[in-house]
Amino acid sequence: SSTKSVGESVDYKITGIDPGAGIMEATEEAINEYGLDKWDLTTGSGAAMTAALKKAYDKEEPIIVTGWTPHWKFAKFDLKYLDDPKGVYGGEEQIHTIARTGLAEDLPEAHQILSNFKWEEQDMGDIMVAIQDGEKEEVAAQNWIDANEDKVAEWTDGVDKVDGDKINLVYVAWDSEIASHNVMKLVLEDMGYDVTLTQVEAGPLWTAIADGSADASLAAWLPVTHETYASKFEGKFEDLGISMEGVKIGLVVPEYMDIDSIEDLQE
Ligand code: PBE
Repeated sequence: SSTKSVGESVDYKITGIDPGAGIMEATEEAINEYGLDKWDLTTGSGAAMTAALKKAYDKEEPIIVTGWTPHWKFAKFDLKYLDDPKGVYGGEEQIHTIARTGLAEDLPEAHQILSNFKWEEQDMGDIMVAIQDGEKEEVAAQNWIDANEDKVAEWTDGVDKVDGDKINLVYVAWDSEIASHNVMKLVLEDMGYDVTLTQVEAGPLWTAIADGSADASLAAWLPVTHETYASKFEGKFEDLGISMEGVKIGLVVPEYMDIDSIEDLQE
C-alpha cells in the first residue's frame, strides 16, 4: 500500500547480477556509503535481473536493479537512474579494450584492429535490441556489420589479412558485451582469424588477460566499474584504448516509482 516505505515495498532488496561484476562491488559500497543497513543486494545474472525487471514492470510493481547503459532495457521499459549524490558509481564511464601483453608482437594485425575499434551507444544498442527481440547473436551482429560497413572499414583500414591465426576473446554474458564480442568475432574472422569467444565471469576474465591465457577483451569498464581489477593487474595487461565513451552504471528503477535518489532508500 501507499503507506509502505520504498524499502518495505521491495523487501529491502536490490536485484543484482553476477557477483564479479563491477556494479556489484559499487552497489555494496553504495549500501555502506548511504547507510542502507537494512538492504541486501541479491546475486544472479544479467538475464535473471532483466527477467525480474520485466516481471515487476508488467505488473507495475516496485523493483530496484543494478543497471547500466548501453542496455536494451531502456528501449523496452520507461526507467530512470537514481541520483547518486555521493558519486559512488562514478560519472561517465568508458568501455576499454584490453589485451594480454605481447599481443602486439604475436598478432599485430589483430592488435591494430582491436586498437582501432570504436563505436557508439546507438550501434551497440541496435544489436542488443535485435537480440532481445529474438535474433540470434551472430545474426544480429552480422546485420549491424552489413549496415555499417563504413565504420567497420575504419577499424580494418590498412590492416593486412592473416591466414587462420588463432585468437581468443574473453567476455562476460552481459548483454552489452555479448553484442560487442559477436561483432568483433565476425570482423576478425573476415580478416582471416580463427576466433574463439570464451564466456567467463569478470574475475576470471581479467585473470586470463593478465596471465596470457586469453588474448583480448572488449569488456573493461573504467575508470570506476573495473577499478579493482585494473589496479590488481596493473602492468600485466595492455589498455588498447576506449571503444565507447559516456557509458554509465547505477541503480535503476521504473519511472512509475516515486523516488529519485539513492538517498530516498534511507527512509
Ligand atoms: N556491467 C556491464 C559490467 C560492465 C559491463 C555494468 C554489468 C560490470 O558491472 O562489471
